[in-house]
Amino acid sequence: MHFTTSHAISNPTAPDTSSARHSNDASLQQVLGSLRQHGYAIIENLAPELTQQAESDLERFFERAPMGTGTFTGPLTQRVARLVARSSACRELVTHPLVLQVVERLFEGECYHPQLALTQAIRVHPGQLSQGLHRDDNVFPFRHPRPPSVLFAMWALSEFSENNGATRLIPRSHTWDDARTPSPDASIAMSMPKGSVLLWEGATYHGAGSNKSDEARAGALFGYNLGWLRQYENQYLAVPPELARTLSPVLQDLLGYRNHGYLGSYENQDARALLQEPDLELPAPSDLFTEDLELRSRNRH
Ligand SMILES: O=C(O)CCC(=O)C(=O)O
Ligand SMILES: [Fe+2]
Repeated sequence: MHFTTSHAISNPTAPDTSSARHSNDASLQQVLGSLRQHGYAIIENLAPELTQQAESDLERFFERAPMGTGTFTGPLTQRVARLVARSSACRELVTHPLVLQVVERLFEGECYHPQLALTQAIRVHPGQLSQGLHRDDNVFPFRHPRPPSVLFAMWALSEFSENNGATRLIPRSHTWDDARTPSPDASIAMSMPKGSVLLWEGATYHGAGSNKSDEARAGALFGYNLGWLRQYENQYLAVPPELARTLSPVLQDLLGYRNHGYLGSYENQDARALLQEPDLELPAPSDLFTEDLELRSRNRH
């Protein structure tokens, strides 16, 4: 009690991250509550074995992955994409049941089912300066504030600390309008042990921190977006049908091998027909338009 009080007095602006930080037995409600209120949530030690495995799956790609070419991608930062095709551990991380439940609940009423937006493993090397604070959902021409359209999940493949370039983020900035500009001073480091996951809503201002340590900071980043938005990473090229056919139905759907109402249909059918029957040709058209009308009438705002 004494500590809490004196800390609050001596440092009145110190952000309290405690209510957004959870242990690995956190409930769906608790995680959703943090995301809605603070714009982010950390779940510590959620998948230590899988992240360990992902790190070793990705090692051979990081051995030859080039650094970024601009200030956003970072001249001392490596990125490896197509993680669903490249790592079986990433296939499990991307479909982690808790994260998928969070995505589904967060997008409830805004789409029928989510899609995988992007997969990217990121190694921030020593000396890399901080990335500019940004909103990931600004790839879409939305006005803010608005209902969630994107969720990002950063799995810690190494420890994340203030010193080694942990993602920095401005709590509650998902509620800001577009006129408000983010100041780096308002951002806090999302420190977490290896094996943890940091979730942020697409409108929350964030960016990689600067790495002042002598070791690389590594994370596997998975984005999810509303099922009717275009995916950031072209998942049909990243994971072509021959490979998608071998994956779990949950993952096939996430990749986009499932139509969203009329969107993404194939041969006038539910797109899943392509995976079940690759030689499908000229079948009778299905009524795919109905679902779209339903969503629209539910969302008149
Ligand atoms: O690496 C990080 O911590 C964040 C990266 C990021 O936000 C991005 O590349 O969009
Ligand atoms: Fe980002």
